[in-house]
Amino acid sequence: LAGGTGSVKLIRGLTRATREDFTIISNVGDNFWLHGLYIAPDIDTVTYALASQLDRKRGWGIKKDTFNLLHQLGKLEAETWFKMGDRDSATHLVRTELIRNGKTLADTTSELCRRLGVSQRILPASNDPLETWITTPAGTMHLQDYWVRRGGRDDVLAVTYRGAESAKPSTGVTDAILGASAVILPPANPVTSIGPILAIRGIREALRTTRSTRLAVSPIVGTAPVSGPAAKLLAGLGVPVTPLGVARMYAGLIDVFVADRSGATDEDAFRGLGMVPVFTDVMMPNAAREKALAKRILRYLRHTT
Ligand code: FO1
Repeated sequence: LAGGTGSVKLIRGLTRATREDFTIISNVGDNFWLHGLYIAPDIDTVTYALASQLDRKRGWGIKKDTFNLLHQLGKLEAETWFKMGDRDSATHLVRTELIRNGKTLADTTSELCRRLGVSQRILPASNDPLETWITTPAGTMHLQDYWVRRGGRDDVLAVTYRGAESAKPSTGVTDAILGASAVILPPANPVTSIGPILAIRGIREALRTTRSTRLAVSPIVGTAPVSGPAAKLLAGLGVPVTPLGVARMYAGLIDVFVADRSGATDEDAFRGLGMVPVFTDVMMPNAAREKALAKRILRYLRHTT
């Protein structure tokens, strides 16, 4: 199950560490419409990473992209807070056209993957509308408004996954979870990346009932997220910004929790949640560490499944 920036590191590591087949079930909660285009940041981040096109420094968008379109939008007094690159915008244009022609998000995703030479299977969690909205003292807004337009400066009062009650898993998602030997939750934001996926009833139930080993990697090291808006969102929901705080959110859904060595003192608390803790280096600052963590996880899974 995958979000964006934090997830792609482990996904990239796994593609280098194993030839085993895997399916990536992508968050859709941060998808939105802008300038008449349908933008799916997490799907694109994973796709670009697997196509070796991702701007690794930013963690999103295409490397060496230019921003002429954005500059001209500014001249035309259109919104420029969302930094769409020129090449990245080609993806949004093609996706939007396919969707306007009646294709589902899953169809457009597999089509874009094919055209970019990505052979791994990326499934959007749902083809139905599902958006993450954040309630703050300044109002209730889409996640992109909260995080990108307003820079995450507002306190978080509540998070809702609009449309989640009626959103259906896209074709193949629940079968992938039920049929897998393992399900991996990478070090992704539990509120905005994994939360929307698990808010879809069919997916949550599949994860609850699957016989596969369910393993999560902590997105928090010590008391800080490795990247992105997790800290304010967790704090706003009253969840401690610690590996254990994240583990509690996954209680009943996860068998194995991989956390940084610095959390080894909490071993009993993880066991109390019904999870086997595995302590290792979870930071992935480079390709070697991405592969090393992937190998560590695969080694664990091979011993236990
Ligand atoms: N994140 C930002 O913080 N600022 C941006 O201008 C921005 C542009 C952007 C363009 C394309 C894309 O696929 C992703 C982009 N992101 C940007 C990242 C993304 O919106 C966020 O990481 C998540 O959606 C929040 O979890």
